[in-house]
Amino acid sequence: MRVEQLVLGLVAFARSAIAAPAPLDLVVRDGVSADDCPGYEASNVKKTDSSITADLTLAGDACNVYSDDLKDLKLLVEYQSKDRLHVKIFDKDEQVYQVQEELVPRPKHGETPSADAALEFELVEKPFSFKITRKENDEVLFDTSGRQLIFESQYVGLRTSLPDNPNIYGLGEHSDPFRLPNVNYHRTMWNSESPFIPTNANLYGSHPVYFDHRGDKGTHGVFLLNANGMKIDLDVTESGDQYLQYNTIGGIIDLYFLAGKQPAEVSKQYADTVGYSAMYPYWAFGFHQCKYGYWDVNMVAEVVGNYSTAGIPLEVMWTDIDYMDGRQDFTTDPERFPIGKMRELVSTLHSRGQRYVLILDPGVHFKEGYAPYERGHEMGVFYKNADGSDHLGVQWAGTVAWPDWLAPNTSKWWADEIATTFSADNGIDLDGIWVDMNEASNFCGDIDCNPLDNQGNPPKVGHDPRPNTGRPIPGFPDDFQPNRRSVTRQDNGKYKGLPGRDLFVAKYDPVNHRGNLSGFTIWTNNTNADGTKAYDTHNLHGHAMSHVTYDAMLARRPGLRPLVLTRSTFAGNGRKATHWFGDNESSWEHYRVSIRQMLAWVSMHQMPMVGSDVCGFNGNANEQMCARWALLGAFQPFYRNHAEISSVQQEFYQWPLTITAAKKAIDTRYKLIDYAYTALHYQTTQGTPMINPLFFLYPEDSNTFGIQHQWFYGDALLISPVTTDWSESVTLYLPKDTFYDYWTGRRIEGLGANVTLNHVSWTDIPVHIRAGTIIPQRANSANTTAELRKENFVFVVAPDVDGKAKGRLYIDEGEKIVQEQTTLLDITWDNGHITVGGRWGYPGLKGESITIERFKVLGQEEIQMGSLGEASTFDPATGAVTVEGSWNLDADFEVHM
Ligand code: MIG
Repeated sequence: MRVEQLVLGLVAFARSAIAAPAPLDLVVRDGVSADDCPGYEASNVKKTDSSITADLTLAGDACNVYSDDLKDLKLLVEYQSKDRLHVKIFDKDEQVYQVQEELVPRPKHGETPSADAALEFELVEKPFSFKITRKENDEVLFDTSGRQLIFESQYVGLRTSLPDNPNIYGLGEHSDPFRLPNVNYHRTMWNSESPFIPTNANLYGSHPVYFDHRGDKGTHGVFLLNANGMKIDLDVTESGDQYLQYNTIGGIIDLYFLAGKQPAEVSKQYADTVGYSAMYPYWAFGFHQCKYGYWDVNMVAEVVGNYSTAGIPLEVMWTDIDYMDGRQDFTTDPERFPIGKMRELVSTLHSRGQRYVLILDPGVHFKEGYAPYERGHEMGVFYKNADGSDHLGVQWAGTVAWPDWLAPNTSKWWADEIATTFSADNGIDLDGIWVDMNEASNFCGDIDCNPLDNQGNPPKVGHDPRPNTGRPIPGFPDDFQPNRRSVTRQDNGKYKGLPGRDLFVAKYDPVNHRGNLSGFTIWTNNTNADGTKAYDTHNLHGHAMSHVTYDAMLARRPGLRPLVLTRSTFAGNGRKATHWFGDNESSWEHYRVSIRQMLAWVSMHQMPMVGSDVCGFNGNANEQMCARWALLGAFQPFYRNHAEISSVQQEFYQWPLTITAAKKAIDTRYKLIDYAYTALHYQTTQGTPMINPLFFLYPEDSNTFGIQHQWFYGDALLISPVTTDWSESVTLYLPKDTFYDYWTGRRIEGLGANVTLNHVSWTDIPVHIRAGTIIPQRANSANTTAELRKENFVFVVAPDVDGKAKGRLYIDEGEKIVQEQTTLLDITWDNGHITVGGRWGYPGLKGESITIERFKVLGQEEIQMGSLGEASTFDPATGAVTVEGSWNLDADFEVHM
């Protein structure tokens, strides 16, 4: 089958999966149901000041509903900090797989006396259950007494009751509503290639963390550190009781309860648990352009040139798999992307202050004479079959071997290949790396597929963007039959995974929209170098690859913050990588989906530098939608226009409306980069999100809980795009608070009600400033972020009803990991007085500005004109007072209006 046909088939398959009924999880083995399971009994309970341990014993005959009940378990409860409670239930022999510390380092047990903790753990010994309560208001956050714990060799089930109509968020990656449905709703976690990002389906990443928001009773988070395939159910029982139920096909129960009680405090506590996001270079906030199907280096250069000609700033140019020779990693096509021309392209980009990023795939062409494969083979980096041969699959290059990212030599091999291919001296001097297909996606769709039958999808030579059917690959036997059904290596031991399991099929079906567990991915019977099994570690594949790539980039560009964009992720991925939301569609619906995905990822999954393919990936974009999307994307952290090979060209210069919208969008975004960069700095150091869902700032206003098409960019700018298809009006919610129209400066009182704006042109996006904030901006935008740094600052002050406002500004050099000279300012406004103070240190490099040239104070209609100083002017049309001057950002100062 040709790869395009295959992919189209997959799309049809993915779409049909949307409507598939939820499986019955009750009746399975010969009439046995989960209700017949005996549960456990706790004994030998021991308590210290900050911990509880107990033994759990199966409390009756095994039900073996989906596999074999484990008889002896252990319970460990740790009051790790005032706000974090850890509950772990694991097998007594400690064979069951636990996520490797090197992949997800565990937070420290701070041994907080339980009396000082915000949460309380209560144990019921028989039948075993537990309850977590917020002490301050006796709110029960988690209670497992509604259903017996089931802990089997290939199934672990745990249910908690929830209040009626709960506000549950997170549990990515999905394209479903931001506030999750809570009846008959299922979240599968099994990382998969997911064309068109179907709803109700497992997508590319797994983040088993949810936020539960209960208005004035507080917000808390629950993180299950389990990487196994799973399905999480949100549903009600027959008698109407609301619950959330975890169903995993392995691993242990490893729960972290995060007390909040403000939503952003949960974000911080989650960062404390899985790690803080990497900080990104200043330039990463620039505008990025990519497309699959830029079929030669001239075309890439042309796109860059077209942006200049159109007067639309382009910061980062990307090239997809087109650049490779026959789609092989670490090669360049000698005719279409000859290395000499590539080097010219990159040095030209760099001389213009622009950047370049390239893609890599995990599948390594299994081909004699292909040096990266041969070196990897030599170094033992690939998955092996039981007979010692390479375990094969199919990806773009054709038949491929799969790197085992946990093997001892893999990091070195990968870093060396990157260092050589992307050498500044004689290779492609790139600035960032994009790792794709790392779920991993395997074109060999099921375990009966012979990877040698499928020769991948190398492009035709010349100016024809259509892929051909591939070239033959000499040197391998036709009758190659990999070892299918057995475990590839038996390697028991602590946390390696229970022996004797069926590593292809779990009787509990987590409902993977790509079929069975090994469907379109690396077979789950593979044994990792450390003895763990792909059955258990599948969801960590992209996570591991992206982290190895981060380390490789750091080695390649010592001291500089890597930009690694990965498709597949797991909880904690943000420490070293970031994510785009994969293969969406050029549709209004996916324009909207991009908002809700961003909301969850930034504020809840601690992956701030995210965004969707702007103007959509699959299908054809059109002028109006792409204009709207150019504006929408400008207020999301990662801003990249990207499209599929067969889509129409959708660069912003393609259509008049899109040109106008993009110019406005980029102009505004760039003026605000320091503001966004400051917000990212805070997220990466303190965990407070740089994108705020409305309920984060108005946690007691229940109207905000379900809002998924508006957001705060930083904590001051409320973005309310038109979200209805082909519409020029938007109904937006304004909380009960004072706002200012960002574009006109005019004050609007929010009434805690919807407001409809009509005649929002295709090149407009409503933005409001929340009162009480100060926004540092640059006076002018620029063609590149390097140029932008030469512009002076303007501080926009948006006073609240009491005449007060505050803001902050972080400045550093922009690219180094270790910053020796940084400035971190608190800016306050109090009825006519501005105070700027904090930590001073960043001197401004040659040519850069650290000067404020203007303060603009909104909402000053009541001002006594006579009281204004000489440098101040009042604009009756907007109600703003402007104070001009020149203040250097190198020491504390005050300004009086
Ligand atoms: O199967 O490299 O999500 O962004 O353009 C498609 C080609 C493989 C999928 C990525 C997409 C990228 C494309 N890749």
